[in-house]
Amino acid sequence: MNKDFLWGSATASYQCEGAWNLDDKVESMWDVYLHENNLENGDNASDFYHHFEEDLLQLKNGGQNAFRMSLAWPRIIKNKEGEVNSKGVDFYRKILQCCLDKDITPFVTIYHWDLPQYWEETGGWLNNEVSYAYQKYAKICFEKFGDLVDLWVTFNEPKWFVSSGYLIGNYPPAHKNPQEMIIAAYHVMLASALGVKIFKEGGYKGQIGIVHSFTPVNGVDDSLETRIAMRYADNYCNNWILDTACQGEFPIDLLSELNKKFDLSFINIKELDVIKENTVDFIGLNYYARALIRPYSNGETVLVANNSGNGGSNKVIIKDWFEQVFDDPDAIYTEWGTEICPLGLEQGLKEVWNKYHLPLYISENGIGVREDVTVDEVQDDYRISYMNDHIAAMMNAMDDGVDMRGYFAWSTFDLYSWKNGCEKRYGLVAIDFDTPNLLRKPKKSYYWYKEIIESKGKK
Ligand code: BGP
Repeated sequence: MNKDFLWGSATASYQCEGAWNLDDKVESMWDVYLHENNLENGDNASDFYHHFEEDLLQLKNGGQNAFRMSLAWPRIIKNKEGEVNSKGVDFYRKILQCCLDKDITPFVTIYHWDLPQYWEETGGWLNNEVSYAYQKYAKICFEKFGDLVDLWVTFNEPKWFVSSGYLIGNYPPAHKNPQEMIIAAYHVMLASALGVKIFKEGGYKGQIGIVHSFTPVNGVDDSLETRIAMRYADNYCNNWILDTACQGEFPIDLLSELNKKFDLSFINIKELDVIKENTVDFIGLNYYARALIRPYSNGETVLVANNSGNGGSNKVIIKDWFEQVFDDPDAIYTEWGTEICPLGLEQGLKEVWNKYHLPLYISENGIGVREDVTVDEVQDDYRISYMNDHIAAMMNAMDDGVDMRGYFAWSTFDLYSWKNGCEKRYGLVAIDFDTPNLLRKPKKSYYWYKEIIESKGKK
């Protein structure tokens, strides 16, 4: 294993920062949506805003050499006119400098779902203008932080926030409209390419990639019908992001299927050229589970995400396309209903590598659990076992020639889980949200991860 391999852990701005209205930060669509619907929110979250030095020191002491974080657009740009918030810029510069002082490589996501509310009010990702506003925002990020960052990510998980926001309706803006999902998907992939374009044109140092919610697709059997259903599922789960970001093209068969049912007149040929010409340098894969697929049999289109706020797993039925099945008797599930399947990761990594031949990172991987954090040390042997099996799967893929560059546990410490609140804990470090100063205590897995890193992934 290369000595530069990144062993780190991950966070996202809304989920950890807190300080939702401090220092001239404006509202994001999540602030407004959660407040208006009286749902548990990330107003304070892990208060990383005031704890980042302590948190990064702990990360370093845990043997990690990389930190995945995101920048909050509404903390950096105050309004549609593009006015920069110098306090927001200072905050992120301090974090990034703190990383570099400790020899921690920052892995920086430009957009992890917290769209400024002022853009949401213009139609959000349904509005073509927002793709170009994203490009201007990305340029500010490169200008203000480019000296401190080598690894940039345009978007976190387009598939997840677009399908949840416009089709399933459990994320803001909480619409349930397939036509809108398709428009939003197009605008997000366009924005990603526009971000890559301005990055390359500006000659900034480093590389730029995309992070994808990776769902390798397996079939219930080897019949032709199942293989056709798997292709539909792969297009829905993976290809519209990875083919587009890595090869510059939406899958042709997906477009021709969509064209039968939807209005695609919003697609602009010149913008397709931008997508074609501005592909990414690397891929980040967030891996939680695979999808087991059978051909569509009956029923209406049903999509339920595991972020519905009440546990449960993804359930996906797309009429005339495919069904995702959950009755695999051999499968093991987390208490939140997510299948645990390290083999899916190993096979999936090989497939992605063989298809795109780009450097790969596991940009998120972890298990969400309810835990009692009032004890001295959370004995999270289930997390150790989960990470152990997934890291072993990654090592197997590397042994087979896959160009892996890093692994990020989700998450660095306990944080706010979208709509599930703070009780769904993923952290290597526990946070007792009931203590006034949000007391941090490393879990057993934190020390175990340190040993794994020291032994370069093999225990
Ligand atoms: C990914 C997101 C993260 C994180 C993680 C766990 O989809 O990029 O932001 O939330 O999933 O998901 P959840 O918190 O819904 O359990």
